[in-house]
This record gives sequence, C-alpha cells and structure tokens, in this order.
Amino acid sequence: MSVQSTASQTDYFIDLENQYNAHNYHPLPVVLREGKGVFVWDVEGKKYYDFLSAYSAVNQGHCHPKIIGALTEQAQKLTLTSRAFFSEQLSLFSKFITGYFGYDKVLPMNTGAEAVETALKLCRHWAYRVKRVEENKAKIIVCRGNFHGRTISIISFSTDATAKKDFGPFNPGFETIPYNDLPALAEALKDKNVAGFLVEPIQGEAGVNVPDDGYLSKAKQYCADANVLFIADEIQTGLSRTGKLLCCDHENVRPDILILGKALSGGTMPVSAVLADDEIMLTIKPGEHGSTYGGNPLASRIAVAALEVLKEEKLAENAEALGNLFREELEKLNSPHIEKIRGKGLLNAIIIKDKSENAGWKLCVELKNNGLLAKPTHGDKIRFAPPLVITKDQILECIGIIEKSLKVLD
Ligand code: IF1
Repeated sequence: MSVQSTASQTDYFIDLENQYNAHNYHPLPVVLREGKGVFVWDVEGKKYYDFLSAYSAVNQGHCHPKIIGALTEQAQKLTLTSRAFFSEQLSLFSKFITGYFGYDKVLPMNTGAEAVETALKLCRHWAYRVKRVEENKAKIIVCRGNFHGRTISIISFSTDATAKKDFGPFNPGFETIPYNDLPALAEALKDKNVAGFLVEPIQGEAGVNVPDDGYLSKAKQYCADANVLFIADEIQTGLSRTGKLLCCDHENVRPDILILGKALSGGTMPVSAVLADDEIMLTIKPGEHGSTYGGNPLASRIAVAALEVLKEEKLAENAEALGNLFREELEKLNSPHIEKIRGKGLLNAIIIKDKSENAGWKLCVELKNNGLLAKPTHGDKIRFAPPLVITKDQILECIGIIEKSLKVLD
C-alpha cells in the first residue's frame, strides 16, 4: 500500500479512517504507529507521552517485553480451543489468578462489557438459586454517572443520555441511586428483591469521581447486612492503577464479585474475568453461559504475564507515589484555569474553569502539540492516566508540558 509523503501522512490516514470506519468516536487529530512504555509515536515520527493508556488498558506500558514475549511464544503453539475441551493454559491461568486475588473461582471472558454482563447474570442466578428471590423479580442497584460498557443491558441502566438515546427499548431489573450516597443505598437495600449492588470504586468516565473515604467499606457492610452481593467493577480502577492492586484494597473491601478487564492483558488483546467464591460461581451450570474466545490459551498465557509484571515491577507502589507527586505538582501550578484536581494513584483528572463548548478539546490539542496525549471527558474534565511504569523525572517533565499548554486557555 503506497502512502503519501510524510508531510501529509497524518491527513492521509485520517481521511482513510473517516472514509472507511464508523464515526462512533471523535479522535484527536493524531495518527499513531508505534508504542513503547509510556511513549507512542505518530506517523510523522513525533513522540508523545501517552496520558490515556487506552483508558487504563496499558498500565504495564506499551508493548511490555515480558507480555509480548508470552504472546509471541504462545501464539506459535496454540491460540484457541473453545471451552469444549480443557486447556493447559486455562487451567494454569485459573489457578494463578484465583490465588492472586484470593477467590475460589474465575469465569474468563473477553471485553469488559462481557465481564460486566457475566457478573449481572451470576448475580441473578445467585438471587434465584441461593437467596430465593421470586423468579424474574431480582433487582440490581447501580449508581448515577456509571459507566460499565456499551451493551443494551448495560446502557439500560446508564444515566448518560449520549450512551442510551435511540437505543431503546431497555432491559428492566435495575435501580439507580446517587453515587457516594450511603443513605440512598440503605434505603434501596430495604427491598427484599435486591440481589446486587454494582459500583465502580472510582467513576472513571464521570471524570475520575472519587467517593468519600469509607464509602466502599460502609457500602459493602450494608450489602452484607442485607444479604446483597457487592459487585466491584475494577475494569478501569483495578490492576494497580489507583495505587493498590485493587481500588477496593484502599478500604480493605473484598467484593463478592470482582470484575477485571483492560490491563489484564497489558493492552495486547481483550481479556476480562469475573472472580467469585463457589456459592456464587457454581450457580452457573454447564451450558448456561460462555463465549467462543473466553479463556483461550493465548489470553490465559498473556494474562499471567500481565499480572506478574504488576507485582515484579511494583506498579501499584509506583502509581501511589507518582500519583501523589503528580497532584502535588499540579496544585503548585496554581493555574487560574484549573477548578479542581482529583484522583487516586495514577488515575487523575483536572476540571477546567472554562465551561465553553470546546475548551477541553482545545487544551488537549495544545497538549498534543506539546507532546502529551490526553482526552477530555464530558467537556471540562481532562483525564490524566499514564502507564504505571512512568518515572519521577517523566512526571515532572509532563507537569511542565501541562503548565505550558494551559496557557492556551488564557
Ligand atoms: C468506550 C472510560 C468509557 C469501563 C468500566 C466496563 C467497561 C469500561 C469501568 C467496558 C470501558 C472504556 C470504553 C471506551 C472508553 C472507556 C471509558 F471510562 F474508560 F473512559 F467509555 F467510559 N467498566 N471503558 O471503564 O469495557 O467493553 O470497553 O472492554 O466505550 O468509549 P470494554
């Protein structure tokens, strides 16, 4: 395939993608070709700090050598068997990940949304087969501002009009309460048909919405008292992103159902998983749930390597320390354009004061021009989430880029 001269390669590939790809995103005008660690390069050869990390799927850094090594080795042996047969790699992965997180069993899937759907189905099975809720009456509580994926069931309980408009009709069985609101949860839990409470320990898409200290631990206690499953969606907050292995670990909360995805594969391919103890997991019988690629040998081998890297390279500790440094240095800027800084570990966001339509976009284009890639969410919130392998010097360099770029809002 011949490509245009380097000067207009960016335009050439943008035109191709706009011509032949659905317009379900509005990407920043940059065309990426390569990634390594905290850096990505565009088709013009320009280097950037990646401060999105593919929405926290690249915690271990782009193309981590150990993870790519596991991928390339397994890819030449056996990639897919389906679950019609046992597989060496799935059995090894299952033992490894259940020991790693301390659960009886794992149910492996592919995308995060599939894992969330799996958790919802597990919760309903448990409701009817263990809690003895009346058939088709099970309810699952969710939070306003949630983001759990894009399937019809999941957007049925979204409160974001953009995510759900003109996709109806929607699936019943969900009740929405305000996030970070314990009295509202206590009230909702009075309904004996409630089977589960699905919550993000920090709401990512909502703009890194961090709940009050104690919210998760009290919510878990309320659920236990009401015989309701506490279901933690750690797809974005898990795997060392917030400074602990799981965000729930900050409050020593052990979810009844734990949902993982994204960085579970280190950004190589879709790998997700649901973990639970036998009372919940064994409610699903053979033939009641599954997927073609769920638990495939390639994904299993990659996930073991991706999880090993988190501990070997102490990425949670690095996220904790450098996240604190990042927020402290942002505060020290005393920028007239920053209304709020919030986050935990290396999952952070700023809220800018300029609420005009394109202010967030304009800042992100300027950040791009200065060598740092980030994306606005809901207009005035800019998420900053670099790979967890970033160094102190690189954080300080990026603070300089952010300081310089904020001037575009003057
Ligand atoms: C998009 C952000 C959005 C997630 C949580 C489940 C899923 C996600 C907590 C589903 C996925 C991605 C999806 C992507 C943008 C990004 C995202 F929050 F990370 F920024 F949309 F809200 N639970 N989040 O964050 O996992 O099926 O995508 O593997 O859809 O635009 P998935």
